[in-house]
Amino acid sequence: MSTRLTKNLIELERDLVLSEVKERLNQGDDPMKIFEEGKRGMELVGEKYKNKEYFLAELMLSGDLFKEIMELIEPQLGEIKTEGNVKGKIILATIQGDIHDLGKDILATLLKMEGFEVYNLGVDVNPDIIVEKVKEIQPDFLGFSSLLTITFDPMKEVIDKLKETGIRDKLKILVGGGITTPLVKDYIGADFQTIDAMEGVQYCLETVKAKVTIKARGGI
Ligand code: B12
Repeated sequence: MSTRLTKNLIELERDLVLSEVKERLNQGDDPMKIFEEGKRGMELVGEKYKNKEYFLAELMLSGDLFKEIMELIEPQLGEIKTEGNVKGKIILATIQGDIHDLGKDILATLLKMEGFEVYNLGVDVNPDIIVEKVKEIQPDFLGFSSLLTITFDPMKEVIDKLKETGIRDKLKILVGGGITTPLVKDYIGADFQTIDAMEGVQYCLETVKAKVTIKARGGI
């Protein structure tokens, strides 16, 4: 995908990017399409950083710009479902050492739109706090957003602790974020991995639906 929006984002042309987003939203363009083009731009900024063409300053500028795009897009994505219609509870966190939150926050919005109750613990979250929150909230899902390799061990630590306390099997655990792969899922002991927030939402919806079907058939 190579669009004007993606190109202008990579070049950090803030005014051009924001005016295009506003114009396209006014014309009724699909906000998720705009989002995907922005996400692609962020991947390419990441490549430039890796190749030492860009430095931390550019990463920061791109992050701020993407946030501004999201602020324009989010109100157009749809209605946040209100209480009384809760499909399930999910805790989201970016674990200790990692402060990336753009992907986690879009996932939180999409889940709320589908009627999930979202407990967004934020970034740089201590593993023990996550374990405590799982005990307290007893969610159906726990979602880790991971953008740094150094997060794999602390995420595994959380899951190991949940196993030790016997509550691991009471919830499904998802992991996502640009650097994650199925191998990461296996290593940390999660149930599902994706680099696409919509796939994560779909997984949660299908899991909840399967649970309801089992209950209706007289199962657990
Ligand atoms: C923007 C950015 C930053 C910003 C973050 C701003 C913010 N508020 O989040 C800032 C400047 C803070 C930053 C800092 C750093 N960054 Co940085 N950053 C990026 C960049 C360019 C984009 C990330 C992003 O937001 N993408 C857009 C979002 C929407 O995509 P996403 O997160 O993948 O989320 C989507 C899906 O994955 C999914 N998803 C995400 N989470 C979850 C969770 C679940 C449960 C599910 C189901 C789905 C899901 O949903 C989203 C929508 O589809 C990436 C490059 C890349 N390829 O990702 C590097 C990148 C992640 N950063 C990197 C690095 C090295 C750093 C620094 C260490 C740099 C430094 N020297 O200080 C610091 C680390 C700071 C820290 N302690 O966390 C590396 C990581 C390498 C590695 N393997 O560990 C990357 C990959 C760049 C690179 N190629 O080298 N960064």
